[in-house]
Amino acid sequence: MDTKDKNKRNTIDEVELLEQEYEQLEASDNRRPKRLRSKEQKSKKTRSKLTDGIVLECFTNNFYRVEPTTGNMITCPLSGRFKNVDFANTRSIIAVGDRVRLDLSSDPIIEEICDRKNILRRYIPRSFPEGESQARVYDHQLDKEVILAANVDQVIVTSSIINPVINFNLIDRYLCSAELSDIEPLICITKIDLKDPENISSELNYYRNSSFKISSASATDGIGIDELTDLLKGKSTVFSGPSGVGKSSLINQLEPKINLRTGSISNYSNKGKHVTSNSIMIKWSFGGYLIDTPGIKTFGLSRKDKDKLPRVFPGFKDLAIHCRFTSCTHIVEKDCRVREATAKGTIPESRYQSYINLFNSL
Ligand SMILES: Nc1nc2c(ncn2[C@@H]2O[C@H](COP(=O)(O)OP(=O)(O)OP(=O)(O)O)[C@@H](O)[C@H]2O)c(=O)[nH]1
Ligand SMILES: [Mg+2]
Repeated sequence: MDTKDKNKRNTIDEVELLEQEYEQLEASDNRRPKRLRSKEQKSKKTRSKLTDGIVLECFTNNFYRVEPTTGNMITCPLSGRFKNVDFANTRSIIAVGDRVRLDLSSDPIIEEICDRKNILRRYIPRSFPEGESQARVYDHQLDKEVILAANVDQVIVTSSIINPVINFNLIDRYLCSAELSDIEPLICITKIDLKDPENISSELNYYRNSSFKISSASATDGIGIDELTDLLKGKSTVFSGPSGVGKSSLINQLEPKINLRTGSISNYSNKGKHVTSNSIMIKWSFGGYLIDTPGIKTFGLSRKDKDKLPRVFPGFKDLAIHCRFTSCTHIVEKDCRVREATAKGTIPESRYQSYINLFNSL
C-alpha cells in the first residue's frame, strides 16, 4: 500500500461509529435502484383508493408511524411489493418526513413512496478490506449515506457554547450539506446561560456576514425561545447537532407538552450520552413540524461533491465567482479571492483551515 492509500485508510479507521448510528444508517439509506423508480414505485391499486400520509417515525422491522391526511395516526408496514427489490445493502428505503400513499381499506399498508423535495444527509466513509484498492470500488460505494430527514424546509444546526464545547468545523459541514441539498440552515447556539457568546463573536460574525441566520438560546432560562418560535412557524424543521447540545431540551421549551426525553452530560468527557436514539417528527401546535434527531458524532460529505466544495463552503460563494479560474480550489491557484480574503483576515484563518481539512478528507 502506498502512502496515499495508507492515509486514506487512516481516515477511514479513525471514523468511530456508534451502534445506533449503524442502525439508523441501515434504516434510512435512500439509494433506490432504478427499477424502484419505475414499476415498484407505483401501486396497481387505483389512486382514488389511496390516502396521502407523512412518515413520522421509522422502526426497525420495516414498520412506520404515519400520519394520514384523514383519520388517526397509524403504525403500518411497507407493501410486500418492495421486498422483491434489491436495495443494495439497504434494509429500508423510507426516512422521517417522507410522503407516502396508504391503503387503509383493510390492515393499513404503505403502497407508494412519493418523490422527495430534498434530503438532509451526511456520509460515513466506507472502509475497505486491507489491500483492496479504492480504484476497484464504484463511485456510489465510496461513502455510506445516512439520511437525517426528508422533505424539510430548514435545519437548525444546534451547538452548545460549552458542555460540549462548540465545534465550528462541524457547523461548516452542516452548512455545506444544507447548501448542497437546498435546505435553509439556521445556526442555533444553546446553553448561553453557561457562557457569554461574546467569546466566539469573530466566528459568529463571519457566519452572519456570510448571510447565515444565527440565534442563541437557553433552554434552562427560556432565553431566545420567542424569537425561535417565530422562525419555526409553518415550517418543517430538523434539529440536528452533536449529542448533549440540548436539542430535545430546546424543543421541550418551545412546546412543553411535547416532553421529549433529555439526558445528562458525561462528567468524564463533557459530551452527551446519546439520549435520543430515533428520529421523530412531531407537529407544532403553532403550525409546522419539528424533527428531533439523535446526536451525531461525525459528519462527512460525499466525495462526489468534492468539486462543489470550493463554492458551497460557508462564505466562499460570492468570492469564488471572482477567482481567476472558475474551477479554483482556493489552495494553489493564482488570483484566488478566497486566499486573498484569508490573508486580509476577512475570512478567519480557522475557517480556511476547516475548508482545507474538509477538502483533503474527500
Ligand atoms: N445549562 C443548560 N443546560 C442545558 C440547556 N439545554 C440543555 N441542557 C442540558 O444538557 C443536557 C443534554 O440535553 P438534551 O436536550 O438531552 O440534549 P440532546 O442534544 O437532545 O442530546 P441527544 O438526544 O443525546 O442527542 C441535559 O442535562 C440538559 O438539562 C441549556 O440551555 N442550559
Ligand atoms: Mg435528544
